[in-house]
Amino acid sequence: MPVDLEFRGQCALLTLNRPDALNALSFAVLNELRGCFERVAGSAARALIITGAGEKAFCAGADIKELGARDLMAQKRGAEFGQSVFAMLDAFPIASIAVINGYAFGGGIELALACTFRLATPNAKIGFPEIKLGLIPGYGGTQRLPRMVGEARALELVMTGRAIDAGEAERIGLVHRVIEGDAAEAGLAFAKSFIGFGLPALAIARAAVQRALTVPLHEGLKIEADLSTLAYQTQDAAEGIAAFIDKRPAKFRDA
Ligand code: CO8
Repeated sequence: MPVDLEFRGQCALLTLNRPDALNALSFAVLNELRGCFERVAGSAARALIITGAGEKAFCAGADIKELGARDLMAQKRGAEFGQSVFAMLDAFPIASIAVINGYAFGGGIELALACTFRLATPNAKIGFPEIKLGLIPGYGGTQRLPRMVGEARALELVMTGRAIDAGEAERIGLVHRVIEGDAAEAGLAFAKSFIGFGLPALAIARAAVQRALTVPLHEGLKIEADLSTLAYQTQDAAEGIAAFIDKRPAKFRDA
């Protein structure tokens, strides 16, 4: 299968599995991804980890061999399809973690940008080479990248096609941290830093932060007041506060 999905403990682990094509995103792979995301959303998993099979690549982008000789409407439908699959991650009830274990180019880094968190192995190479093909990113890159690293850096990466290494990606805020060792294990270890918290509070926190860059500050502060009041009304909040006062670990029940 070009995409493997397994469940390990409380996490779902998805592996792009076309190492001979550096895990490139054919339209068949995008379809598989959509099905896997639906399965994960309907499961009890508390985090989704995405990585690439093999030693070389997380994902080398859209399958270039499928991109030639298509009419403009087919091209537009293709971009919208890829965008819609990656947008499923935004609407996901749980957080997603991309572990970038090698090349992450074009659609590959766009998939990672749609995840909640990005980790990178020291051999990661990240870039938007579309300009070298006479193209621009089409799976969300021009919109998500500047929100993460700012307009100046996004323009440089998209307009020069320059690839950056893991260290630079961490410095500019494109990845959260550089990790050592096995990619899947590192993703699972990172997931442990949050999966014990209540899912309602995690989802509300993510929604509040995601709204920050879409509205003016005074609107954002209203959203925060509403969402923090919503979190306050959960049973998990009552438990968390009681546990602090009783000097015991909280037992969150996702309620
Ligand atoms: N698509 C298809 N096949 C690929 C891709 C790809 N993106 N990348 C690599 N492969 C294949 C190669 O063709 C090769 O196959 P074969 O052995 O059959 O010739 C195999 O993977 C190994 O690749 P290389 O021999 O090239 O490996 P190297 O280590 O020499 O180089 C690179 C690795 C630098 C990653 C190189 O493969 C490369 O530059 N790949 C292309 C990267 C790229 O340009 N990505 C962007 C694609 S465009 C995109 O993602 C736009 C998204 C939105 C489009 C919207 C459309 C609807």
